[in-house]
Amino acid sequence: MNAKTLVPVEPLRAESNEVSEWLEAFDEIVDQEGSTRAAELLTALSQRAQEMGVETPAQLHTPYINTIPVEEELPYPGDRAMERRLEAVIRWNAMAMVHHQNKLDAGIGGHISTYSSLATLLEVGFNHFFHATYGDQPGDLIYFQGHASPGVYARAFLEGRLSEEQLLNFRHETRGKPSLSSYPHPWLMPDFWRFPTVSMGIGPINAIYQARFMRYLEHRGLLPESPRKVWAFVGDGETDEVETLGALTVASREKLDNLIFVVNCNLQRLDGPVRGNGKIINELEGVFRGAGWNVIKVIWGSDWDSLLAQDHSGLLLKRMEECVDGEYQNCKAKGGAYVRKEFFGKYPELAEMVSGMTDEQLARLHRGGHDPAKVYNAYQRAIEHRGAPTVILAKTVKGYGLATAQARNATHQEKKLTEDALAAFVKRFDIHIPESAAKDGLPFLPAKDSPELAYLRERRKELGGYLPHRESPKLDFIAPKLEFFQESLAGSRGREVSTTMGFVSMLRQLMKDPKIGKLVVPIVPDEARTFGMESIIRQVGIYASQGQLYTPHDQEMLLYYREARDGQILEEGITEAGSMASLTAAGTSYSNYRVPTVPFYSYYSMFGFQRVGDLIWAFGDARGKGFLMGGTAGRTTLSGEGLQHCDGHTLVLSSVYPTCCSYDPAYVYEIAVIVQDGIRRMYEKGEDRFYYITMYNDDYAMPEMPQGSEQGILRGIYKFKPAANGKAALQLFGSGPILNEALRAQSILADKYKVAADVWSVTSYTELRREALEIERWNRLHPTEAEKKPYIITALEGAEGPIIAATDYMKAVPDQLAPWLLTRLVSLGTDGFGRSDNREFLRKHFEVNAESIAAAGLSKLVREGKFDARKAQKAMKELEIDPERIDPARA
Ligand SMILES: Cc1ncc(C[n+]2csc(CCOP(=O)(O)OP(=O)(O)O)c2C)c(N)n1
Ligand SMILES: [Mg+2]
Repeated sequence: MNAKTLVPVEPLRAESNEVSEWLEAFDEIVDQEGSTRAAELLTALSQRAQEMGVETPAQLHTPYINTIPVEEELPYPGDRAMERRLEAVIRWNAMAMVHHQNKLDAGIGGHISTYSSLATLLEVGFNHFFHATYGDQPGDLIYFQGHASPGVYARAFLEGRLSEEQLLNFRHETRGKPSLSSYPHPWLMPDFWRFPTVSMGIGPINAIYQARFMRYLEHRGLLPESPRKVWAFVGDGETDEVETLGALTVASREKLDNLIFVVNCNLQRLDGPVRGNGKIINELEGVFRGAGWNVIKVIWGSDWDSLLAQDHSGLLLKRMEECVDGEYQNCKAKGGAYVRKEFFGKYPELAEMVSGMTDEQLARLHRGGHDPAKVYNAYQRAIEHRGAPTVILAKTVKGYGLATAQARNATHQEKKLTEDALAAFVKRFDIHIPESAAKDGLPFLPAKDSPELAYLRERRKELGGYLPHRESPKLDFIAPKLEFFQESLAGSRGREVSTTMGFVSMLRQLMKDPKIGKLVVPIVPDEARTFGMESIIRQVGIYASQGQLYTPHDQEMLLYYREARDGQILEEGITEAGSMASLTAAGTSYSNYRVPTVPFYSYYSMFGFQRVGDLIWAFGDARGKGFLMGGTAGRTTLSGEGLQHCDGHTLVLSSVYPTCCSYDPAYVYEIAVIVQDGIRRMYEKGEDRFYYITMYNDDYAMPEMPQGSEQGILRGIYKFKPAANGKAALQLFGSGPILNEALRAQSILADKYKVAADVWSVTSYTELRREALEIERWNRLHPTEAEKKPYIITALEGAEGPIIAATDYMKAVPDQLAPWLLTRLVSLGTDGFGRSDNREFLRKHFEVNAESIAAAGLSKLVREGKFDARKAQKAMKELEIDPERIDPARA
């Protein structure tokens, strides 16, 4: 019987002659006219039923058997015996490196069981599918399950790309010896790993947007079309992360047939079964099919074929359908006798079916993901499939072949094997390895001229070389000079504009640059209008893979909603995670495609670091470049929006990302200086860093750039306006629009209280702190040398008196400089939940308005004996400050 015609309709069949007649007729059509014709008939029937108002259940599931029927399988093209031997050695080495290290250094960690379930899925790919190059282009992009890294290292060891020393220093990265990182981290192994994946869910969503970005580059003519694929190996437990499944429809909507997910369905995660009481493969089939993906299930190995062929009654399929994953796990954990009794034994007919098989044979009955022939066929279908992405749901066994750990709940945590278990491993996989290496569980490298290694090399040569491999190409990139942004540097000549508007003009101008304009990738999550980017939409269009299939209602207008196949803007809709994944693809394109695109991701700052912080962490790890533009920034500048929207803390969050340079500019020329230098450092000099820049929607006149302020802007501080009346007794720091409050405070202090103050623009407390820490470390490590001074100290030389630092962010932001400014520093910031009101009242509430700054200055001078306390008290009243009101941090 054709496996495809087996459907679980036994009860119906028994009940009604009519049903069995229909089924027989259908079987005949499949047999005589083929499955395509049968499918057409079914579709026609279903359509007719719908037309007549007959409710039919949505069909998202197929029977619990392989999608590809045996008779449609292609023969395996490789040398199976050779590949089996190779895979066995790789399995051994993957296990040995973890085992060895944990014997040496108990608790250092690593994983054995995940790769053991994944080995065949990867090996078939390495031997037959994963291209390292396509002509002069880099090849397939592969997202590996992060904690299966030992297997990837073990293969690279056989390929001669990693040394034994490296294997033996797995997870010993700080000893000055060649070593290997725990998981895929391009930051730590920049020539090897391309994609950080080990934070569950990050790999899958990034893979989807990677495949989409590849199309974007092709459609825009920045990349030649190639059959290159994005492969993502995903854990079945990992699919519980919202990021894993949350963007599936992007892939189907965009018809990403360059994308293949392989879900390693070993039915287990860390603690236990993924769906003990159900079936993860069924669940995922429904989700992916419902989302429009091509689904290929690889459930059973070839040794099940003959059993299924004997299943005329459909009883075996019924047993397969009713058995839950917890029970399937038992079958692999408890051995052949158990399988006979509990799985087949449930129905005498099935027990009879396997009566000629030994317990050992029953124990060994393969799951599809461990059968190279089944896996090969699935992969082949996947790469040939057109018009939709493919998911392969491959059933495997966690801890496959580890006698005492296979399919056990605790197998994920298995780190080392006993001597007996090592011996059993060698026997189980028939590994030809010297006795001493086998006994000690040490890595084993076959002779260079062994047939196995020759085969491995030959296969990889055929596929264009080795991978994973990450490139750090020399970028032929000339950043525009600062003068290019002349318009932004010149000020607004009294016109009131926001820094956001200023940035949008810069972006528009940048995209007109004949050399790098086309490399700019603006990304927005349904917020372009908020930032006034309509003109950019008109200028370069929104990327739409199908073009614009309708006439937009506003086409008559100058700034209409323009979509185009070669559109430049990535308008992502309301998905900050998806936008971040696009930024990641664009910001690493210099390495993955040798196309150094420069992304500018503009978003509602509140929904950035706190919402997709882990994706940003991975972006840093991936050596991502580009600009995160935090729009509607500030706790008091975004009026009316309140607690959920008013961002007064992202600059604290962004400060923890090692490669993120955070800036909080007040004026458009500051943004111009930061962006120009950013492009130069990232793309011309090749530095692996990215930028977080706040943008505010407060309109005010933008001054012209003061002469010689560039260095200060970039390093984090410069004097913006010295005291007019004599030498300053007080220093006022301001950032973002709060700089204007500091300037107003300067006037209040001078006019009303005869206190002279200098005003400084602090563009980056984080950069100032980093530099100071670096200098301090150097001083600490060089006690015999003359002490160096951090920039914050030299910049403030001669500037006397207390410092009042006011920001639209939390006090923790200026407090970053406390170690160097000591008791001089008083931080005013917006700690506490936001409120809805206008700027004037919000700034009063959070005590960052000019009056609060002035009062704080006077109060601090009192403490230093430089101002009369009663006068300061009176000033508070005059400045409408209620000293007894509740602390806004707690309000
Ligand atoms: C976001 C996140 N949460 C938790 C972990 C810790 N963790 C590492 S592996 C793992 C289990 C993975 O199960 P599965 O995805 O099924 O992979 P398998 O090892 O079974 O192939 C967990 C919870 C992680 N790496 N990332
Ligand atoms: Mg799993």
